Amino acid sequence: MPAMETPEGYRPLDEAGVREFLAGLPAIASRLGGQSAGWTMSEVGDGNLNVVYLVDGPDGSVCVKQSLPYVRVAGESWPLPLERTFFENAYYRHHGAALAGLVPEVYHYEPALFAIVMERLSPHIILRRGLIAGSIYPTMAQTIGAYVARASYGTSDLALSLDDKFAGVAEFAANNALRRITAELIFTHPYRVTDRNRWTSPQLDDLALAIRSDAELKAAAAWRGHQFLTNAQALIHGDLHTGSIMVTADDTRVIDPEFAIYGPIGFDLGALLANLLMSYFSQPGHETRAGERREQSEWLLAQVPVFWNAFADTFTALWKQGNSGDAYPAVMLAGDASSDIALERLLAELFDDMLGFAGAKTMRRIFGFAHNADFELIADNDRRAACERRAVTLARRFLVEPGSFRTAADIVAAAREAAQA
Ligand code: SR1
Ligand code: MG
Repeated sequence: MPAMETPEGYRPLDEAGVREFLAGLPAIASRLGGQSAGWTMSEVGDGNLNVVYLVDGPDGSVCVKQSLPYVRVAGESWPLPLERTFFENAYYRHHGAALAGLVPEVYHYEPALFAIVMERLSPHIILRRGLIAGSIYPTMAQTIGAYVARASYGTSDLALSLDDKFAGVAEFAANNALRRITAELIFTHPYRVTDRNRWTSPQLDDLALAIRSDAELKAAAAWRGHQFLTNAQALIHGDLHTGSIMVTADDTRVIDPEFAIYGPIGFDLGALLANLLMSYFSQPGHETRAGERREQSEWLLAQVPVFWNAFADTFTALWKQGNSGDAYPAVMLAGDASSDIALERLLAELFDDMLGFAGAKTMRRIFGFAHNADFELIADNDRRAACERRAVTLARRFLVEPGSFRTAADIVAAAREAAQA
């Protein structure tokens, strides 16, 4: 196969390349300390797309993330433009101080290499790994709910003039390679035959076939896909699953915003909801004795209202400070009940969107290309399929009848019911 074409100046960094690159950045070299030859490094990328190095020197550490010209887990058979780290850096820059302490600090972006040098989060681990291991994280759901509210409100028409908001839309409009991955892998592929799909077979063959001939489900998924493409509500993370969150017992950080676009706020909400619930449904598959994960499972369900309420309360508090943008302007809504009515309607719409997107995001992890370690690490196919089947039952309800859920408590009740099957 001929070598892939890349822009002049780009080279994929191996360990020696990372060392040379960082040694040429005085502020980074000084942060690490000592001689570059003594820095230790390891490649730790466990996402689907990029390479990630952790670099330690005598005085400090950094993390280096670089785009490859292809999908890392698929290789050169799936080419992908390099610009994703550009958009990741742009997301951090765009939100700026609003997300300080909730994301890694970015130290340097190197445009020619499509590489970001940022804070090494330590002793943080990937949330999904912690959940699979059976851990709980007391402040995580509250933090992420408030994060989504702050990030989305602050980049929406509620806070920004339409001029500023559409300047942001224009900047992120070019992130089409990743937008396409989402449009296809989440909203299209699970519902049609493609050789990128896979599922636990033969156990779920019946379901894989059923969802391709379920007219109500396909119409709902296609509608959510259209919403994803057309509803530029705010600058969203675009891939806010439990693999994009790093945690300690009391700190929570959001990473990997390379899928950032102006999109529906409910897409980020739905990502976390779906992944909390997939973790919940996967727990029996990780038990080495019956009931071992009961406490953690209850905690996971309890995070659903914590997460939604943190989002809704923070969003409400921001709204009540007075909308200064071109949508729902405070100057128009002040003095009567219109502000409260409008806010209640908007939150209800976002709740509905959260459910629909959560449904779509669950289906893709069970029938599409990219699966979740929550289920994948259940070695026994029969046990895994039983867990996945329960998740699919709830996901279908989210997609087809989101209106039957009014509150976060309704979600919890439906998850319990699906888990009994
Ligand atoms: C080919 S990329 C597959 C998935 O990995 C990322 O984490 C996103 O979720 C994307 O859809
Ligand atoms: Mg990622």
